[in-house]
Amino acid sequence: MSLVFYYTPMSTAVTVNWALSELEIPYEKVVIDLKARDQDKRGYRELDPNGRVPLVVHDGVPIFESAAIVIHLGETFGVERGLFPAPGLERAVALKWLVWTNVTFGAAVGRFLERSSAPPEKQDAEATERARGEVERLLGILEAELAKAPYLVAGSFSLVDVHLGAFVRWLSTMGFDLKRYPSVAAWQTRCVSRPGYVRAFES
Ligand SMILES: N[C@@H](CCC(=O)N[C@@H](CS)C(=O)NCC(=O)O)C(=O)O
Repeated sequence: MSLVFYYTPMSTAVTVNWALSELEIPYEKVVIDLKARDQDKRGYRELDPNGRVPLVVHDGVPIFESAAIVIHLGETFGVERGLFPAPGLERAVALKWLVWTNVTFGAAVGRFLERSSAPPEKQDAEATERARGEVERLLGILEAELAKAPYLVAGSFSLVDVHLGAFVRWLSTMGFDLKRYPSVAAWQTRCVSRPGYVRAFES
């Protein structure tokens, strides 16, 4: 088995970095310097025509999009390790939250970032507040879910918590106060206390 992971710290690739650490499978890590535009180099574009991270190449097959990568890793390596549900309704719940992370939550965070980091002449305070409100509404949905169970799928930790957890952690760098969402904050603390997280980012 060969697995190559193209990674940039402080990017969407952190979710895959964390997932691989939880799975404890062997892989080769290649750091992509986005500032130096490594993603535009021909060899990289041949693997990922989007020119983005994360990317994994598994047995020669390139897979881009963080949610697709986490789903693939979960299905292939996670079930036997108790980190991803087997096919069935729990798998459906996992897919629901993984897709929600990118399509609904991540997109809303992206819209907020675009608004809040616009140059002064393009700032629109009302639109920025609307975008912030949408992220807060979605955090409210997550809060309600995590008030019912400690983790997102069948009450036990899985790669779904890794993926959504990594996106939610990103918010604390944007001025969102997670203490307003106590169940989300407690879930984050549980997730980042895991050896898998520590191995991925703090060792
Ligand atoms: N939807 C993609 C988003 C990936 C993405 O936007 N990655 C950014 C880093 S956070 C990137 O590689 N940017 C490089 C560029 O735009 O040139 C995913 O979830 O994997």
